[in-house]
Amino acid sequence: MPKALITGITGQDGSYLADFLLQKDYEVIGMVRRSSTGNFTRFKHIQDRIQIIQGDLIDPVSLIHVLEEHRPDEIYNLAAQSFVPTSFSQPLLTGEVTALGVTRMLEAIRIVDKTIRFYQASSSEMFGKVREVPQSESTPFYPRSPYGVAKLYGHWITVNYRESYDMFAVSGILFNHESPRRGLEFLPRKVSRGVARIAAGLASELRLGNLEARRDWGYAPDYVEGMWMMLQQDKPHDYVLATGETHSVGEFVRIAFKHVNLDWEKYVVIDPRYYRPAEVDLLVGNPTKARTELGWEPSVTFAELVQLMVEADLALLETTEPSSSTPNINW
Ligand code: NAP
Ligand code: G4F
Repeated sequence: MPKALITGITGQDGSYLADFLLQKDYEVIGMVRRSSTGNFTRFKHIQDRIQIIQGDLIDPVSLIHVLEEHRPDEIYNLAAQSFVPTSFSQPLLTGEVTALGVTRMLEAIRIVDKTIRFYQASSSEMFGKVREVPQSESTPFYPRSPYGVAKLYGHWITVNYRESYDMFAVSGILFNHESPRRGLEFLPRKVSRGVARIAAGLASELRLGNLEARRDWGYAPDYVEGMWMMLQQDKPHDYVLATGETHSVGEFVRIAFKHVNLDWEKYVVIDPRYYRPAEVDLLVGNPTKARTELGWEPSVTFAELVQLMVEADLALLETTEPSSSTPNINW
């Protein structure tokens, strides 16, 4: 039975990857950082089938202990400070976790067992102010946020350890991928939840920032399968995972409101608080290498994605107390 270690298992992708690896008969170890509350809701349905251990990307000793004790065959490094606006307000923390955290894990692998296969969760945010349309593995990078800069460091240190130490280390350059398990602060979930709350009579407006930005949005479960595919290859290579389509934030909003028969213009309020110091205006990926070498294909269209997220939030509202909604944080 192969053994996989997932960092970031409490996050969106970590929970889907755990689902996927269990189906493939992996032994799954999930690394979580210590917190006073313990937020395990995303993998509650499989909690008896995975082993949860403590470790933090900020603490290199914790990583060495984890690897010595559990000796995984594969590591999926999904942990990060992953929210772009927070990277502007907490740039140093973002650098510590999202950039240097990658080196800490790579060093731990080099010290404990160089044959462990390593996946690094890189991001289309590295393309930033894009130099080419669509973006592929060979497109030059131009990050536009401390998050994008940190991910670029993580990408290049992964390439560097592969080339310097002959390690099986790959970087997956993933474009935006969403699901009902997405964090509430990210645009697609903020919209799907906001629309569901308005449709249920629990809210009267949705405050958003830049509706013109364009993203290449796919469905998260498809993307975790691509991560696994990358680690099953004979040789380590980096891959872009994307749908190849781009849509604006405004299109996302319109489809979401239309799904519940509401006119978005009556509810959406533009709030400059949600504009970013520097924006990524246009992302659209070229997934040809992943398609031809891995056989990877996205399975959910853009409209299907928007609709399934709204449906999931409508269903969630029916099973949760309105009073149990999260506090009003200005994300
Ligand atoms: P997410 O939901 O924000 O999850 C991030 C995970 O990292 C959480 O489990 C979090 O734990 C953990 N974490 C944060 N700081 C940590 C630390 N110091 N030590 C250990 N764990 C820590 O992110 P996601 O959407 O699943 O994305 C997974 C990865 O892919 C991230 O690296 C993200 O940057 C990258 N990525 C995502 C996308 C996308 O569209 N989703 C696209 C490209 C790349 P807590 O629960 O304790 O906070
Ligand atoms: O959903 P977002 O916050 O995602 P963003 O910044 O594209 O980053 C996500 O995808 C990256 C991959 O490209 C990941 F690496 C990263 O970890 C994260 O998962 O924002 C999408 C767009 C932005 O252009 C933003 O300006 O939506 C725009 N937007 C407009 N109003 C908003 C809002 N974003 C948020 N979060 N909240 C708003 O009210």
